[in-house]
Amino acid sequence: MVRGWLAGPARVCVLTGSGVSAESKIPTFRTAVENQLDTHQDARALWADFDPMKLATAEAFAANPEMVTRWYDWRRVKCMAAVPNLGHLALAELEVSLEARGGSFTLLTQNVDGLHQRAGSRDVVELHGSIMTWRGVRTGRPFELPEDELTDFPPAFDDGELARPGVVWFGEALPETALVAAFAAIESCDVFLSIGTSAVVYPAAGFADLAHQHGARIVEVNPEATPITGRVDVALAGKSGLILPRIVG
Ligand code: BJW
Repeated sequence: MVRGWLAGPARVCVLTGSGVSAESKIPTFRTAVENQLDTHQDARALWADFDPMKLATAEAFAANPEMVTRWYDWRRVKCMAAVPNLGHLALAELEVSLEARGGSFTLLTQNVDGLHQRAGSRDVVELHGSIMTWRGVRTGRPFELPEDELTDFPPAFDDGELARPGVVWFGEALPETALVAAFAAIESCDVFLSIGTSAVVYPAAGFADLAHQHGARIVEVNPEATPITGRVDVALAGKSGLILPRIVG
């Protein structure tokens, strides 16, 4: 059924979350700290009392910029070493085939890892920014990152201004351009796919319902149930790296 909805000149809008990168061995957002503590024993003392919800805030950065930037740099290096999986590749393929058929495709991602772009997706809307670009906390100027780990925590410019990851923390506004692109795609799509997201972080958590209100069919791909599972047209329970190649190919 879903394959049929994606056929022809369909207008498709996709929302991805960290589950789509799980098969690339990047921990999902809510398991990121536990996983890190398992694999990075030195970090245990630093991060043991924190959960990702508390680390991803401007307040945490202000209170402990060393700890927060160490966590983000550890994740940045892990993302650089990761390889896109079959789920990322299937979405890149869907973009090409829909455009060839006169349809449209917009990929909205909450992920900051850059794996969709590395898989070949061309039109990626990064709702929560990128972990690969850092900026000055005061001026917003770009901070030049090394290819491997940072050595100073928190990193700073020569004049002392601190640098922070270019991600969107809780309580911060999403980029205006990303929101405009997102709402345009959501309000005009025929099919909306929600893939690998727990659907608890707003505004993205409200996108499936908004697409439904505008007449789209809603499909969810996730091994676990989420708050939207009971309302979607089709819930495909499983890993995106297994399911996406089947519904796209
Ligand atoms: C698999 C799988 C496999 C496993 N295959 N699946 C309305 C109501 C209530 C609260 C709010 C509201 N509107 C705003 C808020 C506040 C807040 C919010 O939503 N809070 C909630 C917690 C309640 N939102 C915000 O603050 C946002 N800002 C905002 O609204 O600003 C308004 C404003 C306007 C003007 C001025 C100022 C402000 C900002 C949200 C930013 C979120 N940022 C983060 C951190 C990014 C950087 C980083 O990575 O560290 O983004 S939080 C975190 O959650 C991260 C993720 O992108 C995001 C979503 O998580 P995701 O991707 O869903 O991951 P998980 O781990 O939760 O789930 C993984 C899923 O994958 C699971 O379901 C698994 O089952 C599944 N999975 N393996 C497929 N192989």
